[in-house]
Amino acid sequence: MDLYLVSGFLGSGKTTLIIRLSKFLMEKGKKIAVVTNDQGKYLVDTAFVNAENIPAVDVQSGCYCTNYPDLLRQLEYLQKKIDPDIVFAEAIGSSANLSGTVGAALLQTNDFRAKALITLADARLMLRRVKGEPLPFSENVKAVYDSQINESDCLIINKIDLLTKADISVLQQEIPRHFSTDNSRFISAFCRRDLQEFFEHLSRIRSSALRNAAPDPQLKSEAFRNLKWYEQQFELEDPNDVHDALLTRLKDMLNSFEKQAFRIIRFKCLVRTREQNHYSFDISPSDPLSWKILLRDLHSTKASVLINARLLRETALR
Ligand SMILES: Nc1nc2c(ncn2[C@@H]2O[C@H](COP(=O)(O)OP(=O)(O)OP(=O)(O)O)[C@@H](O)[C@H]2O)c(=O)[nH]1
Ligand SMILES: [Mg+2]
Repeated sequence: MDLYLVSGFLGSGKTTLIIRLSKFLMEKGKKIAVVTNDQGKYLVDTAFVNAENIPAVDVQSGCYCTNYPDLLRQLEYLQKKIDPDIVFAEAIGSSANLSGTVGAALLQTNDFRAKALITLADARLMLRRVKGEPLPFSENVKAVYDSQINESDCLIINKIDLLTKADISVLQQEIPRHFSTDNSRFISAFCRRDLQEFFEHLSRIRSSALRNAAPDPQLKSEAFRNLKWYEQQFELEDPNDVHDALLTRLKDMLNSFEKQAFRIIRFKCLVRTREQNHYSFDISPSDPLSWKILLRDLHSTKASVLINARLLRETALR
């Protein structure tokens, strides 16, 4: 059983990539399982992976970096129950210092092979980072963002479908100037062609960064102190269509965040309809329209909604 740890900042595309890659490899006859690392009562990632018929278990007591025994227990469970060829373990988006905390322990076990720590980064956010433009979070959080990249075996710049060729060139030039990683890949998790090439690259990684790192207890302690968790689970029912009621509910939610001076750092939502169709989307301040466009197709008389969000008080940025 080969284990890939997948880290990356909130919303960088970890779950999307893991699902796409898992389905792609399953079609090729591989046995795959996933460990998710959501936090809170309503586990959107776990629900979403399960909805795609990929075997998934979760570690929900916090980041792997402080919950190694839980991660190990789940890996042992998967091995016994499913005996997968490959396991992808998604780390929580605020994880830091995985190599220094769980890396050494993972490498010591003989039960499976810890292959690599890969880190995803949203191409648009990375562009802002290397251009020195303002980021939507504090300096402490920026240190965690940077450390996730610097500790990885392979940096995946994801969502390149959203950038121009010129912007991609800027990233290619600038990333080596800002980060110590010497192994990076540019992909869109939405593109199948990229996945083939990407997985071949991944499976060739020989010497894992998990091996060398030391823990850094300072890094994360302050960074996420000001983040508030926001969770909701609700059902909507309407004999005609729940579409408008859902839009209104979400808009009201966003208005109330604004009134309370909360900035959205990550807002993920999973809607399941009576017909068992599911819609997963995030609401992003940098892309205020896309979720409404996606929901144009959602029509049903009943829907169940899961929301898992992280909010930052604007005052915490000053
Ligand atoms: N355009 C584009 N969007 C993407 C791509 N990959 C992921 N997304 C979108 O980015 C959003 C976040 O994706 P997720 O896979 O949930 O990100 P994550 O890193 O698992 O998020 P957290 O678990 O909350 O940290 C979703 O709306 C995805 O549809 C990509 O390659 N291109
Ligand atoms: Mg995720």
